[in-house]
Amino acid sequence: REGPSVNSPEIALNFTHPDRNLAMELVRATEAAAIRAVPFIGRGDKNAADKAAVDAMRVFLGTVNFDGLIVIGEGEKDEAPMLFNGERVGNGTGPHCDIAVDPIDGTSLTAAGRQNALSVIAVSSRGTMLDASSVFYMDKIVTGGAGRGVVSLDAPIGDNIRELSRATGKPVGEMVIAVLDRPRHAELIDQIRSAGAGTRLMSDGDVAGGINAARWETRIDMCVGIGGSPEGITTACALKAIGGYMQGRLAPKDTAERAGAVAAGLDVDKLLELDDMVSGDNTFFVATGVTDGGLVDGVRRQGPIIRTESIVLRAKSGTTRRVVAEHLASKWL
Ligand code: VTB
Ligand code: MG
Ligand code: MG
Repeated sequence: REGPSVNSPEIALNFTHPDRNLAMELVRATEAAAIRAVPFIGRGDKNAADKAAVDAMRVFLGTVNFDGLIVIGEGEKDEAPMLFNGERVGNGTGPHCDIAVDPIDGTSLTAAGRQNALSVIAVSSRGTMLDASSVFYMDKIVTGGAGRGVVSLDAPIGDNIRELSRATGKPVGEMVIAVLDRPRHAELIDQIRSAGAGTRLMSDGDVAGGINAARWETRIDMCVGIGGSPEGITTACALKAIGGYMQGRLAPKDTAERAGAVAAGLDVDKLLELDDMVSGDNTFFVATGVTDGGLVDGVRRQGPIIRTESIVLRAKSGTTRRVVAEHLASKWL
């Protein structure tokens, strides 16, 4: 069922990989989740927002031609209503896949009415996605492709900034490093500024932060720090399609969590490369904006039309597509 690479001579005849349409089917599910979250934007109830998005995503996923096994259902991490780990989704025909869902990455952003909340789905071939669900946090470093062989999670942040600057030719003083704004990152933030770079502090949403670090058109050069491990795996799926680079390491909170992870078969001390987080290049990533953000616009309503903006990424072909959809509001209200 694997199609030829995009470089192969038989491409014109044979590029009929059935998975190709999957991304466009999946985007309907993130669009639906984003649209259903809208009444909860800025209303202070993050669980209600999440539930609306989860319910919509679940319904739409049920119609997709695939046999999806949820490896990452983010609900557990946030104690939110969930598409739970181990749940099967899709109509059961078509490719066997692993799937990571985050109906809203940024439920707090949504509830507060802040920017950068996304609805996200990542998919890969069955058995290729790391199940890191027993560890809540992951330490991460994300860059564009230029960071490969240049930055390391084991190096001091100042060295990483200087090395990336050397590799890209961009002066350190012009570099912008995205970090989740958390007390645990106080020292990291100081070190970034001491190195001469600037920070872009995020109140939530390090999936968007990581993708923006790897994209050519943004001001962000690197995304670092400790965020959710589910978000780490999801980000890895996206990076494969945009040629970005990332390393991660699970960051257990305490000895009990560490013991649980070891019992689950995880190597908690391992420096995880992209291929350790998701192997192969049959990955898909789709995201629809809930609120406006640097990656995509949020849901907008103009009279009879609900407008959504999404990105659709596919690693096998290395494509990023922006999908703007206009939905007749009367079908949704
Ligand atoms: C990040 C962020 C998410 O969780 O992964 C964060 O990207 C990590 O947890 O949007 P803390 O909030 O405890 O720092 C989220 O905020 C929520 O999933
Ligand atoms: Mg999340
Ligand atoms: Mg979420």
